[in-house]
Amino acid sequence: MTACRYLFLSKTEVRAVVIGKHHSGKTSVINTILETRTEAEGDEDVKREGIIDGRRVSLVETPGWWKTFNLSDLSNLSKQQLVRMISLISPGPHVVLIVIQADSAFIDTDGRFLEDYVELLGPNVWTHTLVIFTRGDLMKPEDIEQNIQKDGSALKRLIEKCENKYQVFNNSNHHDRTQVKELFKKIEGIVQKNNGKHFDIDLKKVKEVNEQWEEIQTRAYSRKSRVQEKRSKVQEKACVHRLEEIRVVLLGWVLCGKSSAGNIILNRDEFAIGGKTGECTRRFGDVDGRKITVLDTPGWWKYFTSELNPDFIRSAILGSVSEFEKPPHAILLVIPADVAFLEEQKRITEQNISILGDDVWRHTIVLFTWGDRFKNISIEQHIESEGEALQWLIEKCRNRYHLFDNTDKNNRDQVTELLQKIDEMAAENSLFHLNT
Ligand SMILES: Nc1nc2c(ncn2[C@@H]2O[C@H](COP(=O)(O)OP(=O)(O)O)[C@@H](O)[C@H]2O)c(=O)[nH]1
Ligand SMILES: [Mg+2]
Repeated sequence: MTACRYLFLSKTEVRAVVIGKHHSGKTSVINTILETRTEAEGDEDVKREGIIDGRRVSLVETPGWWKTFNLSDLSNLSKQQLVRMISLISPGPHVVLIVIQADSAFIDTDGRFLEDYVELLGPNVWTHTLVIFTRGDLMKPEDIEQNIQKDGSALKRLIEKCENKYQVFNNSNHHDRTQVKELFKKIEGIVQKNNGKHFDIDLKKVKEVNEQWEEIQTRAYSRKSRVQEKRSKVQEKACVHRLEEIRVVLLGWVLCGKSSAGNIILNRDEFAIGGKTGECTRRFGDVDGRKITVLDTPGWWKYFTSELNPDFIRSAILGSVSEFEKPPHAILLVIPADVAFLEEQKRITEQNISILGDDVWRHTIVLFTWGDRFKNISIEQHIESEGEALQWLIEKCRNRYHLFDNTDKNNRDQVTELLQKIDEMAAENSLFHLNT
C-alpha cells in the first residue's frame, strides 16, 4: 500500500479510544471533537460517533481512575472495564488519546501509573498514542512547552514514549475547529506511520474478560439473592428488635473513609476528615429516633503488618471496644470499594481485627465507602470480580456488607438500612465481649 492510500484511509475513518484520570476532561475532549455536549463522564454513552471533515469518527471513552499510586491498587473491575470498553471499537483503535490536565502537577507516580495503565492494552500500543492537554486556556503555550521539556520530568518521559505527539485543547471553546483540525493532522501522521494499521486488540484477552464478566454477573446476582434470603430468614425467625440505642466502632486503614462514614451516620460533621489522629473519638447523635454512639479510630497503615504499626494503633483498636461502658453492637470494618483488595490487605486486616479476638467477626459488618464511584455497577459485582481475598473477608463477616456514598449527605436511606442490618446482626448474636 502506498503512503497516499494510508492517508486516504485516515481521511475516511478514524477509531479512537480516550484514556485518562477522572476529571481529566475526557468527555469534554469528545464533545469538542464532535462539537456536541453531554455532561456525563464514564456513563453509558461510552461510544460516540460523528462525521468530521467527511471522515467517520468513532470515539470510545474509558472509565478512568482516581488518584492511584500503583497499578496493583486498581480494582480488577476497573481493569476489566477497560478491556470491555476497548472491545467496542473492534478490530482496534487507530489512535489512543491520553488526556491530561495541562494545569495539574504530573509527578513521577502519575507517570509510572499511566504508563502501566496504557500498557494494559498491550506493549505495542505506544506508536498509536497521542497526549491531549486539556484546560489549555488556563496555561500559556510556552509554560506547557516548558513543563514538557523539563529534564528528567515524568511528563517529558511520557511525551517521549508517545513519540512527541501531543495537542493542546481548550474545551471551553468547542467551536474552535483549529485545534480539532490540528489533532486530525497528527492522527493522520500516526496512521501513516503505522502503515494504515490500527492497534490490534488482543481478542483472546477480550474473549476471556467477557466470559469472566458473564460469570461475575451470575455470581453477583447469586450473592445478592443469598443476602436477601438470609435477611428475610433472620427477620422471620430471629425476632429482630429495633435497637433504641446503637454503639458502633469504625475500624479500617488510614484514609479509608472512617471519619466520613461517621459523619454520614450522625448526619453532622463531628469527625475531622482527612486528618491523622492518634486517638479514638466518641460522638453521639439521634438518628431515626435512636440514640447512636460512634467511635472513630485512628486506623492502621494499609501496607504495614500489625507488628510494624506503632503501639498506639494496637491500643486504639483494643480501646475501641473496652472504652465503652457497654460493649458495641457492631464493628464497622471500613473498606474503600473502588480499589484492589489483595492478599496483603487481607492479611493486614485480619491481623488488626483479630487483636479483638476471634469472636469479633460475628459482630463485624464490612462497610464499603466510595459508593459514588459505583454508578453502573453493583457492589456485588465488585466483590465477585475482585477475587478471593475480598470474598474471604465478606464470608468471614457472614456475608454482611453495606455500601456508603460518603459524598451524598442527603441520602439518609443508606444510614437507615445500615442500622437495620445492625438490628438483624444483633438478633443473630449476643453482644460482643472482649475476649483476647
Ligand atoms: N468520593 C468519595 N470520597 C470519600 C468517601 N469517603 C471518604 N472520602 C474522602 O477520603 C478522604 C479520607 O477520608 P476520611 O474519612 O478522613 O478517612 P479516615 O482516615 O479513614 O477517617 C477524604 O478526602 C474524604 O473526603 C466517599 O465515599 N467518596
Ligand atoms: Mg479519620
